[in-house]
Amino acid sequence: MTHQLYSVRPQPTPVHEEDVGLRTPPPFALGGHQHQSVIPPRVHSSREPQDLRRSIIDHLLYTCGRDPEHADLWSIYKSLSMALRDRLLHDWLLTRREFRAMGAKRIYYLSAEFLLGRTLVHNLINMQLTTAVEEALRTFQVDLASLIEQAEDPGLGNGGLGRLAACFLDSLATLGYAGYGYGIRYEFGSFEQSIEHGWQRERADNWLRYGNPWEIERHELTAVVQFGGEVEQSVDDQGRMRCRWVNARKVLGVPYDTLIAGYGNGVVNTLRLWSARASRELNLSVFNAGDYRSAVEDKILSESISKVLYPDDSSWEGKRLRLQQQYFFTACSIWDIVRRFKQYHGDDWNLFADKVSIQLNDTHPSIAVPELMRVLLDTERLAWDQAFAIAQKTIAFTNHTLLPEALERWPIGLFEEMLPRHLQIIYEINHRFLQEVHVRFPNDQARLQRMSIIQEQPRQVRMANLAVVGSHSVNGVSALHSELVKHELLRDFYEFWPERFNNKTNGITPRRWLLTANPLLTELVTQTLGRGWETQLARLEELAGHIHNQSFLDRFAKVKRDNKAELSNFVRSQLGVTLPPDALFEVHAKRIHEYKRQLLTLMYVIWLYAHIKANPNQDVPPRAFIFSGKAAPGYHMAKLHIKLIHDVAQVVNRDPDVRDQLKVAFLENYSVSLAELTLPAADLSLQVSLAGTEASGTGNMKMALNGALTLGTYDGANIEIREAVGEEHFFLFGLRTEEVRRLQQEGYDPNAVIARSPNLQQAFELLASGFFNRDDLSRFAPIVHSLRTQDPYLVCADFDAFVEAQEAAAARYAEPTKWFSSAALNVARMGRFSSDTTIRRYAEEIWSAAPLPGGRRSVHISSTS
Ligand code: 26Q
Repeated sequence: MTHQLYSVRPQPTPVHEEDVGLRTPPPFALGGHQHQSVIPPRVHSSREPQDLRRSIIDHLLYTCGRDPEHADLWSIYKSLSMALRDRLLHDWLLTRREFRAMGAKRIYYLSAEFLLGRTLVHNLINMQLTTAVEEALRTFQVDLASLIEQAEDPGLGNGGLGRLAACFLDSLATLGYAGYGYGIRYEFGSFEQSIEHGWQRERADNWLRYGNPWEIERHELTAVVQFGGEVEQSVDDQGRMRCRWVNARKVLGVPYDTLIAGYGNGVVNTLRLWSARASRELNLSVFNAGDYRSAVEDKILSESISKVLYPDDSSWEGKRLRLQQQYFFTACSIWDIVRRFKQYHGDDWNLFADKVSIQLNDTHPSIAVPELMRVLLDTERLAWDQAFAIAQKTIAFTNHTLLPEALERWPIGLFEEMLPRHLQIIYEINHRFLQEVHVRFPNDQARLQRMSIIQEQPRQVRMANLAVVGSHSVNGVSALHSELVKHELLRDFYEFWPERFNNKTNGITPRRWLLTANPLLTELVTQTLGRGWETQLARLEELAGHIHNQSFLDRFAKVKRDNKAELSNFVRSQLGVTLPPDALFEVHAKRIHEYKRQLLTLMYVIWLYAHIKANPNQDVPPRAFIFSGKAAPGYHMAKLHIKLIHDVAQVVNRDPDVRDQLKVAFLENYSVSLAELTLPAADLSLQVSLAGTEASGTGNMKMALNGALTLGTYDGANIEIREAVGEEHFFLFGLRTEEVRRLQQEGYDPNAVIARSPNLQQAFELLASGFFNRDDLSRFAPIVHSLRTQDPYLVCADFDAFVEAQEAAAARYAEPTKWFSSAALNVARMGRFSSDTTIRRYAEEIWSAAPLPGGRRSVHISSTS
């Protein structure tokens, strides 16, 4: 049985050790139930400051090879992280055993992105070890804050979708579900954005440069993934058709685990990220013949697969390497999932869907459908109907986009060449599916064409159709978005399988977005409500009883002011611009995209600037506009928007006429850590996407939870936020989805809108005159031209309403008591947007999964150590 670990690999062709350069480890064997005997020594699990101190010293010497008396900050950071990791591993071990003992259903969240943010501070909070560690660190005369700053922020995601995955992992662990994240260990995460002369510049994000103490490499669980080759068909001894995928190139997937701690419940889950390695490091005969470059070619090609995160494209572009990435991590994950299932349940396939749920985070991992089919058919030799029933019952799909141009479609030729067996399986799935459609809707050729997984002219695989056909659940991420998915984006599918469609409004984890990001507000809430609200966010509602209490409001206002002062100091140090802490802080922070309409905010800034200059004695509250966000490197219009923000900022910030009345700042390199600094300082959260374009938004929830009011459109989760806080505490403006559709159908003419609006004319005059860009008068011509001729996201149509909403916000801000009671009410009403609630709904309505009893581990650390 020495090959036990590899014997469950789904690859039809055996992998030879010499091919992959691996040695099969001996099977792991624990003696029956004598688990206690292999519990690690107490010093590695203890929460006492002196034991933590001992562990840090040990790691300094034995892991880092440093003299503990002369250690640098990085080594102390690394040793502290390792000391905490030891404790996490201990809890992780016990968590595994409890899940195993209860036969827990495993939830697998497959995502091309996980945007975790800094690990140390978050783990300290979830492990509730901050005070003990502060104490342990006294010996070293360093403060915790400077250690926290040591590490880079792992940016393995672009924005909302990746951050949502991270919030979900936190909630899965906090609620006690057996949840696993699966993704890619990109060597380079989201590019580092810097601003040069107002333009975005991109640099590779080498986040692993100094090592990553949080991850654990697991060579023993290396997966083998195939690409290319052909399919050989034969008939087996029972007369059944068999397919073998042969002559394929092999790439290895080495897993790296990051431990995910629940909040104060002793549960630790796994995020497993795959790194691509060559199956053959060096072709020795080619090397010996003198062709050094070719000798390492395979290594370079293979390892490029997990090299870099693709930027969130503004429009869909079929990039070969992107498909390789998607298949790579999906195949590794499915292999691991099947391996784990077989370890516990052998080949009792009827149990599979009861023990396994796979959630697809958008279509990026939707190749999971044919991959799971391939494993079940070709490796496990199940019959088609049984295999498809299992796949469908196991897999569920979440859609995150409404822009049709962002839907993934892959050229058939690419599939044929790279994944020939999968294309066969997709054809077969499609064939059977279209027969069903034909029976229900005879003589409806157009419908068949729309619903087909295969698009004709050009011939492409439609990944969204594949994901819907292969899943038992399809969900959108806000109430509005889910309705639009049903009635617009996937309408034919909704008519066909209405029961499959559901809504799961996004949520955010309060542990990251309140406890970590905003310790001052956390403290105030705890003083007011006592403890426990961190995992029962609905309890924030109790704050509503305090919003007329002046002393509470004063403390609340002071928290906001302190957070604003902190951001203001940061901005001064970065940009040399002073944002007066008394100003109304308006924050527009998210990816730069035309549909998100940073341009609408900016046109307003231009208008306001002109207005202040023309009315110098008007008594309006000072305003600070804070933008932050990255543009995809190939998205020229978005990059021009960044330049315009900077050119406007430069003129406005230097103009003595407006003095402190108006300031504009752009914070470069938006990331989870920058969000943690920026969002708690927001007074007004700008959520101004064109109605019907933003699937949900989660920055809107983060700012409201931190005591900002929202100025927003009737879009995504804004609608639910407004419903929760009450309409008088939310500044709504702009067209609704139906109005947008009508206008677009009737023919929208931005010029006519401009002609009717003196406000717009003022803003345009200043912009088009080159007032902000005297060095290059034609620089912003593409923006002006686009706004005047197409205005695809209806900036002009919504402008006057935006101005009016801004006036209302400014007027409210001038009355502090009113403002702060609205702001506090926003906090009180955000309970329902905890990702704990969202995850509970996924678990109950999609996964049918149960958590550990009481949501915590029953064996507690102290009783085993
Ligand atoms: C696709 C193909 C090639 C390269 C990149 C991509 C790609 C990558 C990332 C396409 C889309 C994304 C990310 C999308 C995203 O973040 N969507 C957001 O998801 C959030 C969580 O549900 C929502 O709150 C946001 O409204 C939605 O925009």
